[in-house]
Amino acid sequence: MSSCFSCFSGMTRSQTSKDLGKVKLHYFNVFAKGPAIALALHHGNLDWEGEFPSAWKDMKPQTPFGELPVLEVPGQGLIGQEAAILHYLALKEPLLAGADDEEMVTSFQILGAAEDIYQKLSKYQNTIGVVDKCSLEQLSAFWDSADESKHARERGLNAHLAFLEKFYMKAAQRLGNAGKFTKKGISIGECKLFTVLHCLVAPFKYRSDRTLRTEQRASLRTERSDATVMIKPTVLEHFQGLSTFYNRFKSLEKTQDILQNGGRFPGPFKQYFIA
Ligand SMILES: N[C@@H](CCC(=O)N[C@@H](CS)C(=O)NCC(=O)O)C(=O)O
Repeated sequence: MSSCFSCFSGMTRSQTSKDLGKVKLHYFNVFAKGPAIALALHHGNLDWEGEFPSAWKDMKPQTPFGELPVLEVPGQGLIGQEAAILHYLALKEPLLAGADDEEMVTSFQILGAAEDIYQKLSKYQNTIGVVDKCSLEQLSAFWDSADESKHARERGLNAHLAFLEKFYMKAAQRLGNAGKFTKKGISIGECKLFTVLHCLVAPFKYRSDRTLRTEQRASLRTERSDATVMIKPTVLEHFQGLSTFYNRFKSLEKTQDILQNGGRFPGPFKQYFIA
């Protein structure tokens, strides 16, 4: 990480991605808040590299918010916050912004909606670091509730997905059922939405079995350490539009490179959310 930790000078709207130089994305080797940015950098054909922190404790106080992801831009400094980094990239690289204002606001909105799901996953779902964060009732309510009239705070995953499905259907009226929210299909919102959907999907039925013994958990985690699979494979079965989007975006060569190799990171991201 460069020594320019606190400065953030001279950013102009007229600068394009081509003027950015080689940017560096700092993030942990887990499939959580870094992959959407890696996808945007890769799909946007930007000059970038990824780095896993080698001494996070030392690095933490030098980052803008004591957290990763952080994007290091030569001559500019460090940008923290996943959403800020993604919006910055869309500002610099038209490929990531959508073709017009309508596509741009669609992209920004699905980015926010995907983050809402991420926040709930963070609150309720086991991760490789923390398990049993809430009661089984709360966990089931998160996964199963489809009631769109509930307060946003209590809305379940299926209600979140239903709103996104409606967005997809609106885009499909313009673009056909092509698995895209925007003409190019690689906007920052689509990078973020794919990332969150990928955290949800897996060939293993999600389980909230609190009696699962530690060694069973450990072996399940090993089985699921492949970042191409996540928690609940059937989660999109009632959302044909989102399913089409997910499968199309996943099949892209650059997406596959991120999933399998980490793109320009030294290796792939490991599964973070677990059953
Ligand atoms: N609001 C931040 C949250 C970032 C965040 O939660 N980062 C976590 C990893 S996903 C982190 O840096 N954890 C290490 C720590 O807090 O020391 C964003 O959206 O980028």
